[in-house]
Amino acid sequence: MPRYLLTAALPYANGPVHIGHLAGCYLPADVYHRYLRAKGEDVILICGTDEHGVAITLQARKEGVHPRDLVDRNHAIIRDALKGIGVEFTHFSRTSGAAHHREATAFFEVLHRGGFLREEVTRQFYDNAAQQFLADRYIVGTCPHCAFDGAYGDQCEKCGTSLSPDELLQPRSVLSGTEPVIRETNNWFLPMDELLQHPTFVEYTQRIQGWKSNVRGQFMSWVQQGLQPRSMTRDLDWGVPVPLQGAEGKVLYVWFDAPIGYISATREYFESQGEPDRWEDYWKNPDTRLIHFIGKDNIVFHTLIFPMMLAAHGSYVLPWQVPANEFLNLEGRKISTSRGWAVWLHEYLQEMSGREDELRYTLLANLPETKDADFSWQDFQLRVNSELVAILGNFINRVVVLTHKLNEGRCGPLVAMEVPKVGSAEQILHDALALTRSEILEAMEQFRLREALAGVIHLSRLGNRYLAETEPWKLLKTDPEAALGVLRTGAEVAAELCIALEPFLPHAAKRLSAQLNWVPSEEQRLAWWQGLAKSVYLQTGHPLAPPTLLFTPIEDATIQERLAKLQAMESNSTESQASSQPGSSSPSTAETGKVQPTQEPSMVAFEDFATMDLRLVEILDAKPVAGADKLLEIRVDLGSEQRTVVSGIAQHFAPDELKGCQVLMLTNLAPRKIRGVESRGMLLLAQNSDGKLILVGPQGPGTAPGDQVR
Ligand code: B3M
Ligand code: ZN
Repeated sequence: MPRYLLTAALPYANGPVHIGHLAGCYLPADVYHRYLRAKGEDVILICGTDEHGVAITLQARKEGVHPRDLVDRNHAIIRDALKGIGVEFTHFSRTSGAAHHREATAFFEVLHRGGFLREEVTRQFYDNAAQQFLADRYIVGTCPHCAFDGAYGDQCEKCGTSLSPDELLQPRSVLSGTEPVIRETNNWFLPMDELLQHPTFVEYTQRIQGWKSNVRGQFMSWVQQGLQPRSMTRDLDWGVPVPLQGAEGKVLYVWFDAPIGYISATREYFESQGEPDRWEDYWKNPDTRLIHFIGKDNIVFHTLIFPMMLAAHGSYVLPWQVPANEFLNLEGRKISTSRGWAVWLHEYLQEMSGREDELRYTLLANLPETKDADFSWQDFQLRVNSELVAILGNFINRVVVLTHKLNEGRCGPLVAMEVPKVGSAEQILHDALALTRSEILEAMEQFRLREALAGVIHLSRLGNRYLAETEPWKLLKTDPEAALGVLRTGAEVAAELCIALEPFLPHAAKRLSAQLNWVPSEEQRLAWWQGLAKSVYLQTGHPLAPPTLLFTPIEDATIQERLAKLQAMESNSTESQASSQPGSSSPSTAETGKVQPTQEPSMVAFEDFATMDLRLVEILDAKPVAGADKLLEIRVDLGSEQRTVVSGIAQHFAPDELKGCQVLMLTNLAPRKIRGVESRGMLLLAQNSDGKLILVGPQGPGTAPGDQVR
């Protein structure tokens, strides 16, 4: 009998969670946990806040508080907001707690004793004034691509290009503002190249063949580009101290310690339950199915680095599945916390209280399971009004209102659903329900949650169709007994919906249970989710509660209000204010190769445009840039010559996809060195509303490399 150990990515405690986090992993984790529980499986869902790392220390600096104060505040906000939207964790812990420090320290010591963490001396930027080594995010300077003056040492937030600190122009430390110097430091490295051959890891990689293509693709791309030893310690003063002599002032790399948080939280939970050893039944039992729910930016850590750590440790199970989701955009643009372009969960719960399941539904019905998705307030209103109210709510309401009208709310006798007359409306309904049930269960097993939810809504659509065919509102005048029988059939479908809705819309399922004045038994839930024969749920004469609306429509004014709030948040955000300073205009498409977010572009004089040499080029070859998961080194034919350009499109295109394509290139962009590769020009790509990059090239035949674009 398998045992399920589900984890949801530990949210960074540098700020609250938003709808992108919900769609990325917390709602899928919650739905799947509820589903397995309803099926009677042995399952736990573990999470907690990720409270170390540079994101935390930088935010604490920005707010002028100690990291401890920042994580204490955000741990509570995040914990309460996820609870408020109905995400039910078995345990929600935090990585700055003693239990986690103990676990992470012990884990490090086992790997170090086993020879899997090797000390190496590297060269690192150092701030003489602050007397501190600098993580990439602690260095800012001018972006070599778009000249944005606030680019970080690892990425330019303006044009999105991945950077390394040595590419920044005029680099300076965020701590003291002085120019950093290079100094030697020692850190401990995980030999990822070697661990690729570790027998436990090799056996684990067989499982990946059956995983989602977006996950398999990223895993393979990392392995194919070649793995290097990766540092698992950092020169920082906030985190889990490195338990070694000569490692004073160093802490575990946040992505080393955070996944161990899944283990420490499990152990902490069972200790709190008075069963201190039971955590081993999950983490050390080969029958355990470890499933990580994450967003796509965490794939490499959960499919490669953490499994390598677990293989090296030798005591724990490795992931059985990693059904990572893609990203959620907002109103056609990437969610950006620094630009205030986000819908914060705790604010939604305050300002739209009582509408938890409207948000759950809108996000679940449009989950970014295989490609980025987009949340808009318009779509929110449409889904609530035309699906939750008009299909689901309307069906329930008709059954209840008519049963009250006809029989003071008491259920009538059961029409023979088990052996319905051939061709009868009951038989058609019976068969359609059975088919939809099997489709829902199959979709759940394959982690296709949005499809499963569509199936649940379809159950109520079938109920509506049955009522439309049998017209009990007419029957009640001519044959009240038959009308009651029809309404009883409708009430049985409503009871079934109470069970089927629970993993997705738990608040509505509760309201429906109250409306039916009926609570499904554990056996009835088990039978439904195990696909066993449907039982009769209600009794003849069972009193339904007085009719109430399961959902109420969303007014236009509410949507206008939400949109106005979003625009206001963006214009008040620090990042937008910074970029609205004179001389810090957002780069044009030509500079970044991507269509910038929908802001009013500043006007360009023709003379300026005429200085750009835009040409068609043919892509001859492409390969990953070592150590930079977003970059590709691309060889192009410019007609008169061949060129190399470096482009941040590795997460959008596999190298082979690009060969032979004719695309647009800005050829006279000043050359610059990116991760040691000289890049001479820039490919121009469009970005669609899903955030996907699309190559831009000629529509028809007859063009050749080097043709000028006017
Ligand atoms: N704190 C979340 C993120 O990358 C990160 C997940 C850790 S799971 C061990 O946004
Ligand atoms: Zn830039």
